Amino acid sequence: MNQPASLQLSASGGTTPYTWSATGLPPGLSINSGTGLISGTPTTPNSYTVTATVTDSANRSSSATFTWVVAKEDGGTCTSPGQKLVNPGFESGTTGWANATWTISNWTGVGAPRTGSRSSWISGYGYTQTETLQQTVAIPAGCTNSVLSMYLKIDSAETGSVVYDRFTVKVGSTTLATYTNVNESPYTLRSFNVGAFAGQTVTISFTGSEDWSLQTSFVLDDLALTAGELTACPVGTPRRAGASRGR
Ligand SMILES: [Ca+2]
Ligand SMILES: [Ca+2]
Repeated sequence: MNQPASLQLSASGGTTPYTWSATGLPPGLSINSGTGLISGTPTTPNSYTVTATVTDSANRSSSATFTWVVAKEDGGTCTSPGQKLVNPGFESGTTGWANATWTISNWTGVGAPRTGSRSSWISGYGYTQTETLQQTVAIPAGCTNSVLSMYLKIDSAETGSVVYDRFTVKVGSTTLATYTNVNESPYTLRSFNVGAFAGQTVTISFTGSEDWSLQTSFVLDDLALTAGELTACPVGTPRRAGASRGR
């Protein structure tokens, strides 16, 4: 990004002159409706889905969709890549975590850790309560491909398909996922792209909420928030847009 970019679209088989348009272009780029030349200086790293449409003088049109990745040159602008959570596997007890007193311990049984000697066992009481584990973390600027990951185990005494007990993963006020007693599983890797929060300090929260009976346990271990960015390798090569003959 911050380097001029251009792409010449072409068409054949229609009746000239052609009129060009495009949607989904990366910010900073525009298309010349008369020539089909996309040009400009992209400003925002991301992966974009672009649809280009050509219309010929007989009002017949054809579209082509391709992916345009705007990456940063030479290692990019992710100001501080890498893992950002403090104590992500809970081996240092409650260090770095808020509201952690009753969730992080050297549990055995249902709440036993996936690795090491400690985990975070949220809910599992079998009566009405809500329990939240959280950590505030800065996601460095420019790290538009940052991933929050965790291993989550769900064990429930509930049966059937009715939801009674819930577990919500949030970044600030944004809900990334909700799991319930219906989603019982052994430790399973769950991951979310939180790159949209690059440049912000946010609170990651995990909230368990149970109804009045039959426990559901939500057990966390081996979390990570890995700040990164899109690589410079394009994931799609622009295809030529071709005008089709009318039927
Ligand atoms: Ca652990
Ligand atoms: Ca329950």
